[in-house]
Amino acid sequence: MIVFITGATAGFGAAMARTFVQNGHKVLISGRREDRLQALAAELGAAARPIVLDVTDKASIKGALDSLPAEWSQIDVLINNAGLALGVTPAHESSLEDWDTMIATNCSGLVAMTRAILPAMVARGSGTVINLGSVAGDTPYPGGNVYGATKAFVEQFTLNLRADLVGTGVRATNLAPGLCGGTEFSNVRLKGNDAAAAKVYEGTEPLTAEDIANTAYWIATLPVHININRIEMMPTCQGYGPLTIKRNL
Ligand code: NDP
Ligand code: 8X3
Repeated sequence: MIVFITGATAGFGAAMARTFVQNGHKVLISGRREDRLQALAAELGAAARPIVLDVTDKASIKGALDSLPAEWSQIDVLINNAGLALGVTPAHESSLEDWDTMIATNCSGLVAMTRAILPAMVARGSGTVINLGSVAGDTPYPGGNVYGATKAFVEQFTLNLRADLVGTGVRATNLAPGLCGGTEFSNVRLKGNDAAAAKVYEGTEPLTAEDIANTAYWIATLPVHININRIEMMPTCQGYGPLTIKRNL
């Protein structure tokens, strides 16, 4: 299989690239940081092809796909993994610029990648799209505001893809993890405050990027008559909180 992974310069995406290659597949690894892509490509060898690509830039997506040589152009699996959270402040104190960046990356970027690659899958009658959602797309929490809303979009877009793709042979899955450590997610969210990012995982045994990669691999390699619509996964140490009630006592 040829697997196109967005956001392969870190975290889940890099782990997924390693998992697919270790299992004999070829990966198109993409992201904005070229040095990271080159390092991963050097590690993975001929089974990996680096592509500098910003999912918020439609010209960048088109250029990357147009420049694929024939032997890399039949994409069997698209993993829309690139994404980010910015900030943990309440809505009324959050940065509109951060909100725009999350929407541009997590929603518009994911949609643009899907629209660019889906027609060829449908024409061939096979393919799998795996979108990275989040527990935040279903469960609101303080400071989640626009991040959670973008992941709710991912969930609903994926289910609507399912509605459109029935009968085409193309599959779509929303893979929605909870607390996952060992990636740059919290460092990005907390704007480089690495001490605060480390505290997010203090005293927990979070999911790992390898857990997510193994799940994506399982989804992509199931017999073709099976479509996993959505998976929500959490570390065992995470659960649901109560609804909040502000009492005037
Ligand atoms: P990381 O921050 O470790 O990795 C994010 C990746 O996204 C990087 O490779 C980054 O690459 C890429 N990226 C960000 N913006 C863009 C862009 N505009 N264009 C292309 N690539 C971009 O995060 P994780 O691996 O933890 O998260 C991956 C996905 O999983 C995200 O969608 C996240 O929301 C989701 N998720 C994460 C969870 C967690 O707890 N870690 C839990 C649930 C979901 P570069 O900067 O080089 O472009
Ligand atoms: C990342 C998981 O719980 O920090 O999507 O929102 S969480």
